[in-house]
Amino acid sequence: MSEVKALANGFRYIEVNNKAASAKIALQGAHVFSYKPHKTGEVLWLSELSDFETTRSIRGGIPLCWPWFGMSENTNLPQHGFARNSMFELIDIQEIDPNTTQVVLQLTQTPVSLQMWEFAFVLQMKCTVSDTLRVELTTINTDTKPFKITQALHTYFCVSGIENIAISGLEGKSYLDALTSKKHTQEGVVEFDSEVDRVYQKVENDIKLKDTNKVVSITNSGSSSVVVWNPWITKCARMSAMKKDAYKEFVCIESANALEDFRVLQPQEHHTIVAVVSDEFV
Ligand code: TA6
Repeated sequence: MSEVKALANGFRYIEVNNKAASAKIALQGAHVFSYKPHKTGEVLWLSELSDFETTRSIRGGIPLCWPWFGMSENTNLPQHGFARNSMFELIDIQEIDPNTTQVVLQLTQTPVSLQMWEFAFVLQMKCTVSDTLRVELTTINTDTKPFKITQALHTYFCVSGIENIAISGLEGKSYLDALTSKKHTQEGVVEFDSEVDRVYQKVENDIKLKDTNKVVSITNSGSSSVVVWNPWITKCARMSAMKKDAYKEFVCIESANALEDFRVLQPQEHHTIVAVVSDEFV
């Protein structure tokens, strides 16, 4: 069973419940903010301080960064684009089988979006909740001129402790360190003992997040950039909607079209990025 619910402040979300998992997806930003397979429990991190206020992005879950990832060339525009703060339309909820529910949400241009980004578009988020979570984000250029996008599924994964985890699948990949603007090559797995903000490139393989008793796997398609982020102590203290030691509880592993992995869509062309997340106890 799935239903549209509203918080006391009117903030609307879809609660999905089937035999394999449950999930919560906000209409604002088509933002998945909980995914709980019945076998393993919550996979996504959600800040205790998320206030679920209209026009403010939820801190945690899977924010959609679109139509640009990071800062726009026009620095007056919001970091990571406007999709995450925009109200999507619910197109469809389908119980495909007892273990699988599919939710489709859509955003098109508005007078406000046209002021920030002068293009007509359809942005569709299809989320399939089962014993895996599949998030599919399709951009269609419905304008008469080409446009360029960068984007990310900015997934926050909950972890038992940031110092307990290791990310594999990025060994030997080159990355841009956003903290120093320098390029490096990853040696070994990624572990954390300070702030990390990196854009890995030419990543075609699966990523694994190993925690003390669990491994989460991420399979991406339509993108070859992977962003890994943890703010650590100082930045965490400055972040909105994060308590000061929240950095210990999550890591972001983001499925992205970033830097030279941008896409240009001609009129009527479309592009889809997909992330499939699964987990198991080890
Ligand atoms: O993807 C990493 C990043 O761009 C970081 O630099 C960090 O600031 C983070 O995203 C969160 O951004 P936000 O706009 O949600 O505060």
